[in-house]
Amino acid sequence: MRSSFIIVSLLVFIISCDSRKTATADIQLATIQCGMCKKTIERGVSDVKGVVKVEVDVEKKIGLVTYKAGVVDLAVIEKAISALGYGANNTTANPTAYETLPRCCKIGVSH
Ligand SMILES: [Cu+2]
Repeated sequence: MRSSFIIVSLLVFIISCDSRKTATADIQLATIQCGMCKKTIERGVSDVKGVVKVEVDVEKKIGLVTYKAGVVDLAVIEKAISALGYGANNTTANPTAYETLPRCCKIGVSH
């Protein structure tokens, strides 16, 4: 009796830990141009449910995202970035969102 109780509580513990487990991923942000892009993406991605932390490196064109693996996955995060007007890994930017970006955030505009 007692041992089955221990096993069940152990299982519950393991499962609850698992859903809180965080994953970290580098996302290629090939189309970002400036500090404003960084702000837009960091703000937008941190609003995605399950995202713990997001840091964008403009120079390297990379976003380092920490997220709860049981709550959100990379595809959802890439879609959120696309909806902001930027490409993320192999997900291309939503063209409508891209059009609304400030001039300095568009590709090929010299600074
Ligand atoms: Cu920009």
